[in-house]
Amino acid sequence: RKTEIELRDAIQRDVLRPHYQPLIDLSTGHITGFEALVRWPHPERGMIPPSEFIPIAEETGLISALGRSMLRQACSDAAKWPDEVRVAVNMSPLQFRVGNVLSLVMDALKQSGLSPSRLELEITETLVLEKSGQVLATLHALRALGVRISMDDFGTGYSSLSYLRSFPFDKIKIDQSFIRDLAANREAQAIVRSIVSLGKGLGVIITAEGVETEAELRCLRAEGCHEGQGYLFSRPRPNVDIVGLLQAQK
Ligand code: G
Ligand code: G
Ligand code: MN
Ligand code: NA
Repeated sequence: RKTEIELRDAIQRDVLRPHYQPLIDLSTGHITGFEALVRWPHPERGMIPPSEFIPIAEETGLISALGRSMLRQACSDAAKWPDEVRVAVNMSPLQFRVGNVLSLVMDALKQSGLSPSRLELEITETLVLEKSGQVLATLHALRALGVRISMDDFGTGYSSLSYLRSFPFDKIKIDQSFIRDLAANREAQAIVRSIVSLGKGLGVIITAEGVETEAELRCLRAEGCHEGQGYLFSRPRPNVDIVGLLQAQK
C-alpha cells in the first residue's frame, strides 16, 4: 500500500512530530501539562491526522518505531518546559506486546533528563483487559519509577470496573463522547457524575476530554471534575507555540 510505504519512509526520515494539547486544572484554570499527539506533515496531503495512519502503523508493526520516536521527542521537548508542567504520551497496546516498554521509557527519560514524575503514559482498556502478568509487571515497574499511568478513552470499549482493582491508575480520562451535549443531556451528566465520584473514591484524577463549550465546562466544574482538555482551551499546537501558551496564562 502507498500509505504504508510513505509512512515507513516518513518514520525513517524522522519527520513525524508531536503536537501538544493543554490539560487544564478546572479549579485554577492553569495548565498542568500537555498531551502529545502525533502529526505527519505530508508534502502533498498537508498535515495528516493520526486517525489515518495509527491503524496502519499498528497493522504493519511500524507503531514500535513511531512510538519510540514520539516518546523521545515528547520527553526532550518537555524537559525544556517549566518544572511543574507534565507531558502525556499515548502508548499502543502493541508496544507493550512487542517491545520492552520499561527500557524504552528509561532510555527516553535518561536521554532527555526529564524527571519521571513529569511523564504520563496513556493506555487503553484493551491493554488492561488482556490481564497479562507481564503487562501488569511493566505498569507497576513504570509506576515505581515515578511515571504516572492514565486510563485513556474511559467508557468506550469493553469497560469492566474490575481492572481498576487490579491496577492502580493515577488518572482516568473520560472519553469525549460523554462530554458532547453534557449541558443538555441528563444521561451524560449522570455518567460523568458517577465517574467523578468513582475517581474520588479511588483517589484518581478525572480528566474530561473534548471540552468544546463554556456550558460543558460549567457542568464539569459543577460535578467536581478535576481536569479538562479540548478545543475550548486550545487545539493541539506545535512545540514552538508552547512556551508562549504558558506565558499567556500568567
Ligand atoms: O489528534 P487526534 O485527535 O486526531 O488523535 C487521534 C487518535 O490518535 C487518538 O486516539 C490518539 O490517542 C491517537 N494518537 C495520537 N498520537 C499518538 C501516538 O503518538 N501514539 C499512539 N499510539 N496513538 C496516538
Ligand atoms: O488520545 P485520544 O484518543 O484521547 O486523542 C484525543 C483526540 O481528540 C485527538 O485526536 C484530539 O485532536 C481530539 N480532540 C481534542 N480536543 C477535542 C475537542 O474539543 N473536540 C473534538 N471533537 N476532538 C478533540
Ligand atoms: Mn490520549
Ligand atoms: Na482519549
